[in-house]
Amino acid sequence: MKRIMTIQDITCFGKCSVTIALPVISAIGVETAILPTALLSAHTLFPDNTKLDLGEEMPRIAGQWKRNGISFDAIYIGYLGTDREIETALRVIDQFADENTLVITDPVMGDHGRLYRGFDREYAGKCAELCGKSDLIVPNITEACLMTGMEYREKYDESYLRDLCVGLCRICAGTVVITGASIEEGKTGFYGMRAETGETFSYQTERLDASYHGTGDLFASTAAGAMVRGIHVQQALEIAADYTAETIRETMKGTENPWYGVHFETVIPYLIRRVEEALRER
Ligand code: PXL
Repeated sequence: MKRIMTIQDITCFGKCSVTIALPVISAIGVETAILPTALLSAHTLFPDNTKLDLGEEMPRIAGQWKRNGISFDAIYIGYLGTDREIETALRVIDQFADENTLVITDPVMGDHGRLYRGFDREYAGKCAELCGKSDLIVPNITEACLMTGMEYREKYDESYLRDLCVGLCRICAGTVVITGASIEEGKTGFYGMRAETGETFSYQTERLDASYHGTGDLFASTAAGAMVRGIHVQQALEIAADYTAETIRETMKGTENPWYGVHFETVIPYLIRRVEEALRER
């Protein structure tokens, strides 16, 4: 069985990070090991939260895995939180990644033009270092702007996304993908570029009139799992975009607080169907 190591926090309430990565990647048929960065009572969009930093424990956990000969097909990095945890993630990549290991980074630090609570601009520079060691990065527009120094815009056209991608390709030599990117009226999806060729690609689905927390984590977890199963990057990203859209559609039927996250659980059968179809087509 293929195995992913994911480096991100454990948030006890408010679906995000490992409470999304574990069930979603498992549903795709891939084992997930967690290297937790911190233990939080709730994510930082809640008015307050408790936090226990696990930064000291991380190298001890990774060291025990290394001593026991444990290896990984991919390393998927999400919300880290501090410079020290970025340093640890950089070392873990050096320890565990060889030319066959897929390194996927979601440089989680903000959205809607603003940094999440607890982050500063220096963190964005450090995150760029991590993206430099990755094969695939999946920032949203805010995170892409923070790392490239480009201006954040609510209204933009395709050339703005292309320029952002060019900037990101100076940071990451693999594939860069901007999430929540809209190039058609009433639609949203992703816009990407392969650094080696400068070739761009995109995918658009219906834009749903709702914003829930954790959808970036859902997109990244799905893409990571699907790619590790051997599904081509573009198709893996399309499955991730469609699954995320389906979970939003499902969640919109209810009236729950958007901080609580999306009802991804009841849409897991759809995800499994899409992954199986893609595997049959290969
Ligand atoms: O969904 C990203 C995320 C993950 N983990 C924590 C967060 C956030 C975004 O706010 O606060 C703790």
